[in-house]
Amino acid sequence: MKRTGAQIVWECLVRQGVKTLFGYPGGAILPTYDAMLDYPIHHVLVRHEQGATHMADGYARASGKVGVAMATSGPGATNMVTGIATAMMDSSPIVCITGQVGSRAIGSDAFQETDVTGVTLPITKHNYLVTHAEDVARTLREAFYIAASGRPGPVLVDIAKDAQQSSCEFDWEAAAPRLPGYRPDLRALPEEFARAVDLINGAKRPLILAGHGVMMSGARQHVLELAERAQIPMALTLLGLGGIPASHPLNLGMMGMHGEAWVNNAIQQADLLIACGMRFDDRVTGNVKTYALGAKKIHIEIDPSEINKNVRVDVGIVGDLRETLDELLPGVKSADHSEWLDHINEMKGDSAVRDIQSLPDTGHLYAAHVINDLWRSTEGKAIVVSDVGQHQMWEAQYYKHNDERSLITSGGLGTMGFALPAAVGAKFACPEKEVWVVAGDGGFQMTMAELATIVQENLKVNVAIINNGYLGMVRQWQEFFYEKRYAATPLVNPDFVKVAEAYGLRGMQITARSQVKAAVDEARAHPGTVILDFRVEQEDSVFPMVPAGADLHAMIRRPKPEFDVMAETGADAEEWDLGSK
Ligand SMILES: Cc1cc2nc3c(=O)[nH]c(=O)nc-3n(C[C@H](O)[C@H](O)[C@H](O)COP(=O)(O)OP(=O)(O)OC[C@H]3O[C@@H](n4cnc5c(N)ncnc54)[C@H](O)[C@@H]3O)c2cc1C
Ligand SMILES: Cc1ncc(C[n+]2csc(CCOP(=O)(O)OP(=O)(O)O)c2C)c(N)n1
Repeated sequence: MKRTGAQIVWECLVRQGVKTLFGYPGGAILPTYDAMLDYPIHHVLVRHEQGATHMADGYARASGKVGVAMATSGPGATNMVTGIATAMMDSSPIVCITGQVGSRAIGSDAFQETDVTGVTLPITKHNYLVTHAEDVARTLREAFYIAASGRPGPVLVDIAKDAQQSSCEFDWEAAAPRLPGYRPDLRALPEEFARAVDLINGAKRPLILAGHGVMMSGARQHVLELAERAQIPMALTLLGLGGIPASHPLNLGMMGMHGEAWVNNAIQQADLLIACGMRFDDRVTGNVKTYALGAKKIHIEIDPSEINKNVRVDVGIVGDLRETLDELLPGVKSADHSEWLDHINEMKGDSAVRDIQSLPDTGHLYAAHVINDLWRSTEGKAIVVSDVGQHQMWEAQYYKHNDERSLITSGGLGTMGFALPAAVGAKFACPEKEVWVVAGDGGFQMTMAELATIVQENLKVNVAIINNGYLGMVRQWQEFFYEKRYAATPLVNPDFVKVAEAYGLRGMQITARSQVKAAVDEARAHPGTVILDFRVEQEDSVFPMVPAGADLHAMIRRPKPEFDVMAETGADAEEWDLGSK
């Protein structure tokens, strides 16, 4: 059957199972928008194309399916850049479709022309420029396949206006992807499996490092089986939270720069690390020269370029985590590591004393209290989409995620402004779920225009603004490392209650700890979106903190009430005789 390139776009999207797409129109993509009206796909009109990409990303992370965003050429396409880079860094599968000027005008600096395939080359898993209607179907099928297979990531398809307007035969079957050079299904050699099994069975102080790949591969049960059978504790990355239930007794919590002290110390003291679908980001390792020196390391990872990239490992197994564990598990023996587990438990005791939740209500409102009450009110069952900064770390520490895909946040790029639009995408992916945004007063203002999208789409996505009157995370760095010289971090904010009301939404301001739970409950009961402005302690800091580039065990800890800030100097590591290794 004959179709225009524009119609073929929609024929393909419908066949790919796309129900919702996020976009913003303009001249070069108008033929495609015109054809849209004849197809059963819901288009969400965003307020900025960055919002469309974050929505597609949020949709992908909440559902595990490919999210789709659309924009026009030039400024529309360049507005997508931050969202595409965000998805790339966190391996999120999205397809971005952009209009391009007519194929004969390409290269002439035509109106709204930007070489968007050039611009996005380093931040996409792959991208295409399509100049003929005949290539639209094959390209889109390839784009979806590449985005979702192997290590997921963003793919951009730039379609010239005349390719949208001209007609050709549409044959879905004939357009099946044929990509002989693309190998998303690499497998490790049998010797590697045997070496890994030997290391696991011989370890005395083993630790699993569970990352985002656990969720992406659907390997939760496999990782749990490994942990339970061999009694191996698990540490999670930020993006791995929820992949393993927080309530599991072997789950120690988050590792890294703002990970728990006992987790980082356990990593430094382990004799075996089993890294599962995580990429040893610098926020996770600290100084790689002193990272887990006493540990053998196994890295199970779908992308071969990640193995030995940041941390040298003893066994690198390339492959899908679930399939790899399927092959490994039969060789893994039951084990008893109670001495090791008891030791970690002792380290936990010290942290409990320093936990802000243990302090009596002094009348001050701390962000940690807000997150803790949000967790209690929602019984840990909400999808929380956090922005970037201090609140993001407190969310990771105090909201206990038991469910997969229940924390959505920008980890690798650390994109302020991500949360509100990503939450819109998550709500479309999981309309039955309660969705909360946790954002700082800085990041919220970067994309708050998407409140209008929320209103237009009649969505309920509650927003908790952790309002400390600062670009808090940067202020914290200035406090610790720049002698409290607060350059460009104090914020003068609008009245967020009035902002909510201007959009026809409900707004609430909360200033005391005693008001938090009632406010959260009220927001949950309200039929529409509510914006809660939590006026928290202005100069609070996230603890522990591994200063950038410092040794993982050299954490700045929350001061005990009677002491000054103290840095852990690695005395624990010496006690465990790591100095000689
Ligand atoms: C302010 C701030 C502070 C931060 N502090 C911390 C911190 O304290 N601790 C922390 O952990 N993070 C922290 N982060 C996040 C950090 O920057 C990284 O984003 C995060 O550590 C990455 O986690 P990951 O490696 O699990 O996920 P990704 O970066 O998503 O990597 C996942 C890996 O899994 C692989 N994979 C994908 N699919 C499969 C599969 N099917 N099978 C096998 N492998 C697969 C991928 O190839 C990839 O290598 C912070 C971020 C910000 C913005
Ligand atoms: C787009 C973008 N610009 C700048 C930064 C650098 N940055 C990281 S955290 C942060 C402060 C965030 O402040 P706020 O949103 O108020 O959250 P808080 O840290 O106070 O919780 C900044 C500026 C960033 N991550 N993203």
